[in-house]
Amino acid sequence: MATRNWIPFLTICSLLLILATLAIPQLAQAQWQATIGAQSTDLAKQAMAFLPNEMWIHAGDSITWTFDSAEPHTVSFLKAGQVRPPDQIGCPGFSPDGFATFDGSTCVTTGRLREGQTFTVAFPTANNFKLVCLIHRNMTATVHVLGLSEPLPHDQDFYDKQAQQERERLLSAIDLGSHDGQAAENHVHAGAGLISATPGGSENVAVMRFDHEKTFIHAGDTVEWSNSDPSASHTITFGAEPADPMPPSGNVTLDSDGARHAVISTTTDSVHSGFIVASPQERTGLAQLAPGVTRFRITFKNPGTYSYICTIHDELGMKGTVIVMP
Ligand SMILES: [Cu+2]
Repeated sequence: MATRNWIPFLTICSLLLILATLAIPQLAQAQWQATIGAQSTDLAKQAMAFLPNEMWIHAGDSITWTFDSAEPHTVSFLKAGQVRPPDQIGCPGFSPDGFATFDGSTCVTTGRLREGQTFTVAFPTANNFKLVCLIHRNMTATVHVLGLSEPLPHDQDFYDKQAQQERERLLSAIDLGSHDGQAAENHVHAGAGLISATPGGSENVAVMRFDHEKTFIHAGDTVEWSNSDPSASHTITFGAEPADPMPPSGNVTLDSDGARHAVISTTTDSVHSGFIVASPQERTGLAQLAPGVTRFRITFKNPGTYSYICTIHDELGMKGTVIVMP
C-alpha cells in the first residue's frame, strides 16, 4: 500500500519540478531577436544596419542577432572610452563561440559573420550600451538594459515590424547614378551609398555595382570611375588581385585634381586603383584630412576586351568590362 501511494506523489513532484524549470528562465530572462544587414535578391544593395537599431530589455535578458547578408558584419560592444580596434584585431582575449556576456567591463566582438550565422549576448547589468560593426562606419545601435522593476516600452512583435520597415526603407533609398546627374558613356559609377539615422544610431545602404556593366570606347579614350558612397570603399582592378587592396599598384599616377590615373596597353596588364573612397567623416579634435580619392581614370591604348572587378565586392557581383574598339 505504502509504495502505491508514493508513486503519484513522486509523479506530481517531478511534474512540478519540470514546470518550474520551464517557467522560471522565461519569466526572468527574456530572449530577444534582432537581425544584422539586409540585401536585395541580386546582392547589389547592401543595408549596413542593425535591425532594429534601438532596443530596451531587462537586466538578465539576452539578444540573439541573426546575420542576414552576404556582406559580412560584426556584433561588437566596446568598453567606454576604448579606442575602436580594426576588426582583424577585435577584442584580444575574447574568443567568440556564439555567445557572450557583456556588462561594459570587457570588450566583446564576433569575427566577420555572414547570413545564417547567429550571435547571442546576455546583459546582466542595467546600463545603456552602444553596439557597433567594426567593419563598417556609420553602423551603430543602442541597447538599453533596464532594471527589472521598470516596464519595457516594446515587445518582440514591435521590433520585428520595425526591423522590416527599416529594411525596406534602406533598400529602396538609393539607386546607382540616380543622384549626381553624371551620365556619360566613358563614365562609370563605382558604387553609391547613403547614410541615414534613427535616435538609436546610424545605418547606411550601399549599391555594390558598376552602373555600366559594359563600357564601350575607342582606343586612346579614357574611362573615369567615381565612387559617391560616403562609407564604402571600392576598387577598380584589372588583372592580378593585390595582397593588400588599399594602396594603388605601382603603375598608377595622380592627376592634378587628385584622381588616380593609369594607362593600359594590353588585356594582360594588371592595374589596381587602390581604395576609391571619400575621406572619413569629420570629427572635432581630428586633423584636417585630404578630400579622399573618389575618382580613378584609365586610358586604354589598344582595342580589346578588358574585364575588371572590385576586389572587395566581386563576390556580390561587382564586376565590369571595358570594350575598346579601334
Ligand atoms: Cu566594391
